[in-house]
Amino acid sequence: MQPEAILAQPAVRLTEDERRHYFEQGYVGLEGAISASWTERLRAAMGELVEASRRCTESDDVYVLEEGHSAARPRLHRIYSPQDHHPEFWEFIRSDEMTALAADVVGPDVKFHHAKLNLKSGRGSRGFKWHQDIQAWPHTDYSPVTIGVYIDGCAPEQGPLAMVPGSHLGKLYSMYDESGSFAVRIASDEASWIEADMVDAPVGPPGTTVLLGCRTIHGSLRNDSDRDRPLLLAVYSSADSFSYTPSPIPSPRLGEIVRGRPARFASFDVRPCELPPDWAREGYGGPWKRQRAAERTSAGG
Ligand SMILES: O=C(O)CCC(=O)C(=O)O
Repeated sequence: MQPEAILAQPAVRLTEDERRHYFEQGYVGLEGAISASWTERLRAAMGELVEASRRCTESDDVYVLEEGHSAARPRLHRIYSPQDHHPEFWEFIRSDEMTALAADVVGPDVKFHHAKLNLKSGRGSRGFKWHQDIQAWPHTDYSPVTIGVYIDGCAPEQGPLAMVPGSHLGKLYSMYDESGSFAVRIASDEASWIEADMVDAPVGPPGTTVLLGCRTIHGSLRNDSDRDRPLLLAVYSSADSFSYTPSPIPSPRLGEIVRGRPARFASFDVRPCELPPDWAREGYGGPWKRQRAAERTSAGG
């Protein structure tokens, strides 16, 4: 669905100012938007998944381990597809609390694409270099939104999501490095125009939420605090927007309509999108692995 048609519908959860901010700047931060009853349920479910990670000795399809991870002291970068590993996450992702937020920026009919839980363990976690998301999972239009929920809240020193306001209106950058590997980052000479004072990184108490458009340049710094920074990231689109490449993060839930009705026509935005590798053949491996490999290549290693 295109922005004009979305904006013609009355807002469900967002104020008109919040909605305008999303469409003009490519994101909006909402302090404490998710209720305490949900953040408590998510924290308990996350605790069970973290507990199960104690038996992992290396990263796999579910857990991306942080350096120093052990059975005694779990340290995680990410849990892939938490909705497929704990029912509470799917319950939440399809709840009115989340889908009403999505509906305000993608339209009344909402489709699920994928989700991940970035725990970003305290001390030593890597950050994310500047990138745009849509090149990893192109759709027939640019309606997809990632809704990020800080389950425990987030302080500035914890490496919050950081956005470049208005960058969704600019070009899509290549996510490939010079060796032809999909590096999930904008080459540093191409990103050199981004200054620290242009960037916005909303933070706040548990339940603080960021709605991030799929073209918006974003990244994040290391978590320099002692505390983990769990951020649940769930991706939705308009029901009439279709992904046309395999998902880097597959799930049996991909394509489920979580609000409203399925589409009878597809929506198209003709602005071109770079294609990712064939994830079904190549596998994804996660942004850290890909960004680190690109660093080694550009250092000649
Ligand atoms: O978790 C973070 O700090 C950043 C996540 C991100 O940029 C992504 O998953 O695309």
